[in-house]
Amino acid sequence: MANEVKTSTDRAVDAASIALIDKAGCDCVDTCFSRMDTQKNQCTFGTKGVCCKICHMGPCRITPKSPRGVCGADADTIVARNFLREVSGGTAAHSDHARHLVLLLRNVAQGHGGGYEIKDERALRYSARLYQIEEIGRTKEAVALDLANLFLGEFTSQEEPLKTLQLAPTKRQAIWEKHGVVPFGVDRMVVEAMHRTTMGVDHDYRNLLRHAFCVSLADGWGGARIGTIASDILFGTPTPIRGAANLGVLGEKTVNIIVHGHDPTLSDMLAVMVDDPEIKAYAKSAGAEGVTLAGLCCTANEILMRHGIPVAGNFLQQELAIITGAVEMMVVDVQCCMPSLPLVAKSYHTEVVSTADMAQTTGAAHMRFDEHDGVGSAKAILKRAIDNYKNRDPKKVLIPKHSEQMVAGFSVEAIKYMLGGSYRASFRPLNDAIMQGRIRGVVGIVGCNNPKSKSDEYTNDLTTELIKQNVLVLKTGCSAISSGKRGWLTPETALQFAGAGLREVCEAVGIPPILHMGSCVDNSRLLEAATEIVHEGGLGDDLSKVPAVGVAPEWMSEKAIAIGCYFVASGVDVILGHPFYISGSENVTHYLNAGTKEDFGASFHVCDSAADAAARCLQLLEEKREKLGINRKVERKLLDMKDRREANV
Ligand code: NFS
Repeated sequence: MANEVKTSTDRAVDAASIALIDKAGCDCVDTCFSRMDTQKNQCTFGTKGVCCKICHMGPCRITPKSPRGVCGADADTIVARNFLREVSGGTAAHSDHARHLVLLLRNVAQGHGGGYEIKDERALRYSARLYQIEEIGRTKEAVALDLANLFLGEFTSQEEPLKTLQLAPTKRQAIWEKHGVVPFGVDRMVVEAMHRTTMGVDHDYRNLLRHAFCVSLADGWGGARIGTIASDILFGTPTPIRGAANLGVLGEKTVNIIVHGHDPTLSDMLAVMVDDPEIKAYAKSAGAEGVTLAGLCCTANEILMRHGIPVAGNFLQQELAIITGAVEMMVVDVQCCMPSLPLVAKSYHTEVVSTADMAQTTGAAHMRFDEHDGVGSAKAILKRAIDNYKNRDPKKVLIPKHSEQMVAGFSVEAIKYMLGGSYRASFRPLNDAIMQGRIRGVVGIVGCNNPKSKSDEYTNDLTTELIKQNVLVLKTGCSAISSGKRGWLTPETALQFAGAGLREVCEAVGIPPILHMGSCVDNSRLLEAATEIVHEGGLGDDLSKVPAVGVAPEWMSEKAIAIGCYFVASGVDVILGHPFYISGSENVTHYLNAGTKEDFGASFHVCDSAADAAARCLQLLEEKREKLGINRKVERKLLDMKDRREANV
């Protein structure tokens, strides 16, 4: 609990984090871990979601003795409004990130890409076909311009449903239609959420929650999906690639630069320019052996998957990275960058540099990253970091020796290719393995760390149990980094712990049992994979029928709430390691944890331990298997068309 004083080994499971939490104590540096203690008992009204400060007659707090705010709003209204605002915050974050990439794609298409280019023309043409854009016989620039303009319309559309929704199975689209959650343009949906939740507008908790799911779909099947598509076109569709994870990737004798945040526009250019001969020579002239670029949080996943750039760590390691005393610069863009970073950096020589005009932090230097001159901006940032190398104080340096090798880069394209080869790329072998029961189902483990619990523990324990039980695990975000730091993202290691059926399939097709599929925006890849499974046939005609579950064990961000909602609205059950701020309303809690099952075929579940979550995952997967009729004892053989027809699913 928040008010217990914990030791470093209560805070994290990995040895690098433990060593640096101890060093923070010795160096008298505050971190999120120590601030968690000073926060003591956290606000119970906030925790229950019953604090309302939407108008200035308040703030009002709902209690049994004062069941309504000054305006008359009850707990249901207040909790639902607060929840909708959180979903909208998360959706706005993913979608604004995506908009930025779409604008870059348009610039590139128009010939002023500032050093950026269309790296994956195949992905461009494939995406154009998905949206019925003519591509045969046209230049890639012309196709990219049409696609970018279509994507911009996905943000601004006023009365047209999002075109990207059509990438979902048709049955699912009909469910959205039936329940009135088909989103128009992303921007309109978020603005409408703010309007609905302002004083005196929407007071019906069901209507508010309906809009929450609608907004979330504008994220998962809109902003986030578009973000992934645009990233793949501009920076390349990921394919399996080796990398390494944890703070031990930092160099003793190199200039260490950490790029932290989310937008691959910045990080991808830094990843390219760090190999530039001019930068290498500059580092040598500063007395360093070279430059080590490493990533944190989701931008780490972006450049790991496309360049094999090492990962310094996940969310709760951002302050710890600076506490190594060996980081010359931490470059931040948007999202998940703690405002404390410059305060921590004061005790060391690290420079914290913000790069986005919309995301500045007191105490950080600001170097605007100009995409029209991406190369020049990246070089200026790298040189400034190199200039800071001379200020490193060896007495303050502690680089933990811990880092592990990993393999990442499992885009849906890459998985299809691995399953079927280049001529028959398909999900067929996976569907067959699920139908035969060698794989019980698929679980996506996603999301953050949170100092409320021991960092990475729940995520890792759950992963262990699931692969042991023959469940294929898909990972994104900081949860994927947890597995990487543990050394479980190499096929060799994870296979040792996988159940016999899963191991057999993974060995036969050459995939590891835990697949790192990217950043949090790339949770759209999980939906894409589930859609591929539906289209491949044999496992039901809708996402809600596929034996698949999502889990956010250690989540902390509004983005995770939006993701959870679009999973549920897509028919995928979601298990949370700790609850939303909704317990103050029985009605809201009941709707999210049960009522949505009727509407969308999925709901939220709260499991406060990894063991509970594993049991719930297996229960949900088995229920789906039963409904599909694939739990009948079948002889283990390759299914032919006749078998599949007889499976009658
Ligand atoms: Ni996702 Fe990625 Fe990490 Fe959580 Fe933050 S980095 S966008 S929100 S903390 S997983």
